[in-house]
Amino acid sequence: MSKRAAAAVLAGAMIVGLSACSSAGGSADAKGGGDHKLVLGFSQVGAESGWRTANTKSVQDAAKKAGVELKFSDAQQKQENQIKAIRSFIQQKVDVIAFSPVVESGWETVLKEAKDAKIPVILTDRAVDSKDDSLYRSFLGSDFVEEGKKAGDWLVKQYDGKNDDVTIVQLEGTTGSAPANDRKSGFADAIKGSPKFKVVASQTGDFTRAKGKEVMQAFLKSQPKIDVLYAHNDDMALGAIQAIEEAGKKPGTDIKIVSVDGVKDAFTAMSQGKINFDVECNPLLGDQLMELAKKVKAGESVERRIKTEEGTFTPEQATAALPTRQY
Ligand code: GYE
Repeated sequence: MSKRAAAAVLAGAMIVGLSACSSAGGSADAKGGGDHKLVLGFSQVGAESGWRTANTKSVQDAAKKAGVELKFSDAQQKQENQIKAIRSFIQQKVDVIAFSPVVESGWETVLKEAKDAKIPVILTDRAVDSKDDSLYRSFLGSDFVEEGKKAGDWLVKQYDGKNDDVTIVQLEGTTGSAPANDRKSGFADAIKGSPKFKVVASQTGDFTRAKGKEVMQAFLKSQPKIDVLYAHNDDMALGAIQAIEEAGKKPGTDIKIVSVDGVKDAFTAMSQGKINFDVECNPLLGDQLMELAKKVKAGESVERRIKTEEGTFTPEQATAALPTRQY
């Protein structure tokens, strides 16, 4: 079997298998008599990070609570899998399709297919770069540019009044993804006023711990001096911490670390002084997503852009928040 065909079979099996278990526990069947249960096809990016795990759980729990039949599909960080999942949802005639686009571009064709089939689409967490507003009804998620800016603003404050160069290495998220693009540009904007800030190396770590560690190891070898690590998510920062420690350096002290997400494991690292600042990105989008899906299904108008509220954490704040942190 060709690699492509094998991937198609695998993606199909994933959709069938997962939808079979996620639809368990419901009452009225979509096709049965009585009340029509809303059927939501949801194509998730993957399981690359703690943030993603919390996001998946939030969507699954919220669907159960809202009496929504969820057809859940995991794309394993591959756009082709997401396109296949969306096509399968169209074929199955789901009521609403929601997805978190792994990358920003290349969605027009499949979104037009959904539109032609009159199935409304909701973007959740990540955005697409299409200028065609008619291809989706709403985008629910964070402002990633703002998150990058918060990370950069913190750095500017940290080094206020100091004149020496500050060498920065950056661990980027998945190439072409909205959070990687936007967190990079928001950060660059925040530090551009002062030439002492120098991003000396910047590479993708694909939002995973393993890749974050690997790329940080390479940075430590190639860079004679690293003052700051800016990681586009906590998992990469946590992987990098391992690399830094294995190189005999102290994360948070020898190399300052600023990251994004605000997951529990990062808060634990912060309480140990290993991460210096964390910008929050809220993964708990499930309830809002179900509400939106019901509204678009009912033909009600919805806001085109719904931004998530989020803050920032210093080590002291993270330590205080740790006992009650949900994810
Ligand atoms: O920051 C990262 C995850 O799209 C906001 O994806 C999300 C990002 C999140 O893998 O941990």
